[in-house]
Amino acid sequence: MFNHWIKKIVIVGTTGSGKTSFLKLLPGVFKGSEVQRKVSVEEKVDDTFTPLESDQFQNSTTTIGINTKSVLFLTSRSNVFTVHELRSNGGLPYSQEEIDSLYPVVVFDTAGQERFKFMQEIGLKGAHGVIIFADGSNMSSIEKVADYLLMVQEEEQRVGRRIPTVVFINKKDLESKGLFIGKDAVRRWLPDPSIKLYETTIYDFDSFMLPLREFLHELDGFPLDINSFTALNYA
Ligand SMILES: Nc1nc2c(ncn2[C@@H]2O[C@H](COP(=O)(O)OP(=O)(O)OP(=O)(O)O)[C@@H](O)[C@H]2O)c(=O)[nH]1
Ligand SMILES: [Mg+2]
Repeated sequence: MFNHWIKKIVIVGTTGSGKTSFLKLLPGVFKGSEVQRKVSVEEKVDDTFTPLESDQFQNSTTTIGINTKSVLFLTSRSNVFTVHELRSNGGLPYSQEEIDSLYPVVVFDTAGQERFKFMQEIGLKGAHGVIIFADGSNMSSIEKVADYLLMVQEEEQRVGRRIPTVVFINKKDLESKGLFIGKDAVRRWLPDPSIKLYETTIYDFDSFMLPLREFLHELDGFPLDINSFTALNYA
């Protein structure tokens, strides 16, 4: 089932930037391919992430495929933005009178390791929007943002339309430890000064909500009107 009113959102970014951690925070059924992360001394620095505590690496997983989740973002009549599980058999989280507009999406979280670059390219195909994750505590992760922007540009040329793209500089919680490279510094590394940058952390889910709202609003065909959605959903 991939209805035309469901948008495909793709997350790319270096390994350890927090893509899967973010996907897991969203409500709904996590469909994925995670394995235990293994430390290898020979591994290139940019092929892994910098664990802050020794057990952080041991307990960490890495993606070896593409994880997905189907979610429904919505704004209420009182202009509150929330996220819910998207069920294929309908069933809205609020009554029709309470809902203003809807953003049904499938989020694709790709494997960030260098050796899986082909999977990011596959994942990006047909994307309606892209979120680039960077580990804000890791300069080599930030440097890669420009490469991902190029990958998106190639897909834009292939499909002949613009693909709204945002950058999440993740791990903002590390700012208090002096380890976080903020968005002003990151901007200097990017070829396009107009690209939208946001600072996020998985320890504060709200840090994702305003960025997501602004991002989803940019996608063609969004937001859906509640009446058209229910008509489609129950047709
Ligand atoms: N301090 C901090 N750690 C984070 C944050 N987000 C993720 N992490 C940690 O970073 C590690 C890697 O997170 P993942 O979500 O697996 O990273 P990923 O981008 O999916 O990595 P790949 O699947 O290998 O591409 C985990 O140990 C997380 O706990 C954050 O906002 N702050
Ligand atoms: Mg992952």
